[in-house]
Amino acid sequence: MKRVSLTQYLVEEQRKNNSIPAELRLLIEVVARACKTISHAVGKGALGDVLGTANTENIQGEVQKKLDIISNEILLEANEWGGHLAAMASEEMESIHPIPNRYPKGEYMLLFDPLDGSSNIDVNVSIGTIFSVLKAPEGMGEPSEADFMQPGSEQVAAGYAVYGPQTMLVLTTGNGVNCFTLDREMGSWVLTQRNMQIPETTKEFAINMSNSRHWYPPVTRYVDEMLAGSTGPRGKDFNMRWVASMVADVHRILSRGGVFMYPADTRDTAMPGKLRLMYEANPMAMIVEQAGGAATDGKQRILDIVPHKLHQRVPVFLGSKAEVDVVTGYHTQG
Ligand code: P6P
Repeated sequence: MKRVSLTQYLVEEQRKNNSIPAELRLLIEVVARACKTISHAVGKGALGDVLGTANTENIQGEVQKKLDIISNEILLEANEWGGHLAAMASEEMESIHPIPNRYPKGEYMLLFDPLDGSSNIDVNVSIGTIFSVLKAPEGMGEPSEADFMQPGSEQVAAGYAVYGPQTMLVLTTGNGVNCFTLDREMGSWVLTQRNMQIPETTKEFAINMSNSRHWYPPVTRYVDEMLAGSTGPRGKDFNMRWVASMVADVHRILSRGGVFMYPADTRDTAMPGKLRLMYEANPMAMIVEQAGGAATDGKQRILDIVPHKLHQRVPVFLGSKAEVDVVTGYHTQG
C-alpha cells in the first residue's frame, strides 16, 4: 500500500467529505503528536523512572500512576496554545480545564482519558489514550461543565491510541474508522487500515468473570448461554478474552469481532458500572458504530444518553452487532 501519512489522510478527507475543517485537522494532529510523546514515555518503563504510583488520587478516588499524570500533562500542554480549543476535560481532573487567557480560544472541546488501563502499566500489558471531540456551544462565554453535557451523538471526532506491540492510532470523524501505525524511525503516523469493519457475529466475549456473582440476571443469562457452548441454547462454543484495558479489548474487537461488557452490578446500585460515559464509552461507541458495530448501556444506544455529570459512569455493551442486540434484548425484555 502506498504510504499515506495522517496529514495527507486528513487533507484528502477534507477534500472528499468536507468533514475535517482546518481547526479540527489541527486538533487531531496535535492529539496524535501528544500520543507519540506518551508512547515514548510509556515505552521507557523502568528506564525512565515513570513506573509506579504518584501517591495521589484522582477525582475517581483511584490512586494515580506516575504515567497517568505525565500523560495528562502531555495532552494539556500540547493542546493549550493552538487556538483550536475552548476547553478540555480529563478523567484525571475533577473540573474542566479552560484554555488560559494568554492563548486564543477555538470552537472545539477535547475530552480524554490520558492513559486508560493504567493498572496494566507496571506489568507491561497494552494501555491506551482515548479522546472525544465536541463542538463548543454557539455563543459560549466562559466554558463550564454544562457546555460538555452533550450526548455522544454530538461528537465530531473520536479516537484512541493503543500502546502495544505496535503503537496505533484509531480515528473516526464520522465517515468510517481508519487505523494508523506509528513509524518509530520516522516519527510519523502511517495509514495501515482503511474503513475498519467489525464482523456482525462473533464467538468471543470479554467480561471480568470474577464479578459474576454480582451480575444482574440478564448478564448472567447471556454469559451462561455462551458458556454452555455448542450443546447449549447458542449452539456454538465461545472463547473469552479480558485484558482489563478497554483500549486493548476494543482494538481486538475492532480487528476480529467480539462483544465487550462492563455491566452495572449489585455491589453498588448508585454506581452504574465502572466506565465513564464522556471520555471512555462515548468515543468508543462512536468508533464501534462507525465500524458497523453497536454500543448500548443495556437498554439504549450509548450515543443517545444525555449526560448530567462530567465523570458519570455507564454500563457498556459494545462490539459485534448481533451479540450486542442479544444481550440488550435480554435487558429490555424484562
Ligand atoms: P477491572 C481500566 O482501569 C478500565 O477503566 C478499563 O480500561 C478496563 O476495561 C476496566 O477498567 C477493567 O476493569 O474491574 O476488570 O479491573
